[in-house]
Amino acid sequence: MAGEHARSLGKGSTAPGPVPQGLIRVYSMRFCPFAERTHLVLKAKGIKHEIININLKNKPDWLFEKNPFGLVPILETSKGQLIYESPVTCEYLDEAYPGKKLLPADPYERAYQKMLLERFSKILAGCKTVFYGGDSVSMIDYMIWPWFERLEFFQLLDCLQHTPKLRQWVEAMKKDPAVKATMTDVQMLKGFFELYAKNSPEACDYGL
Ligand SMILES: N[C@@H](CCC(=O)N[C@@H](CS)C(=O)NCC(=O)O)C(=O)O
Repeated sequence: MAGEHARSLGKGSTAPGPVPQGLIRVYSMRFCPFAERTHLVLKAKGIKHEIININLKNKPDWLFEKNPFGLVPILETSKGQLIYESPVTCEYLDEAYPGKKLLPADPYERAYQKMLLERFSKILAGCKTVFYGGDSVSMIDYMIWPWFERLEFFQLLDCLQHTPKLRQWVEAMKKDPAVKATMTDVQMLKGFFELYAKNSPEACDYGL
């Protein structure tokens, strides 16, 4: 039932039991860019976790008890705490777990990354460093990466032709271990989207 490649839980399924001590659970969907943000942070910080995939075309009723919006990603702790909205899940993981901090310690720098995220679609040109938060990868890079990973699928790779800085960023991101660990093959994305567009309940399990 749990695991990155497990089939999704849908209507009529039983809600998973309590989260075992020492683990955090993420309710996810294999092709969701918002959930990918959470997975990037889990990988980047090396956090032990379990994954429950959700069938978003045939949602279990209990999903709304975990998140009133009925969306993924959602985190659940062994204390039964629930955290949803992808930027909130990522910030929680960064603060609650030791290891590399992805958000800057300086309050202004933190605020700046959050403002960048708000402006996400308009920030492409304004970066003076390799990564958006400086010379090494940080939270803002992980927050925007899932959409760049999908450029090829949307046949938008040409956008990078005239933006050398952005191209440099994409190349640098592709070398990051968390990014490598969460990349989805373009053919898989195509297969998923074809079924998703037809409202198929098999979409979320494409390729399993
Ligand atoms: N603002 C939310 C958006 C999450 C979201 O839209 N997730 C999609 C999957 S990619 C979802 O759960 N869709 C189900 C639905 O729209 O009913 C976040 O950042 O977590």
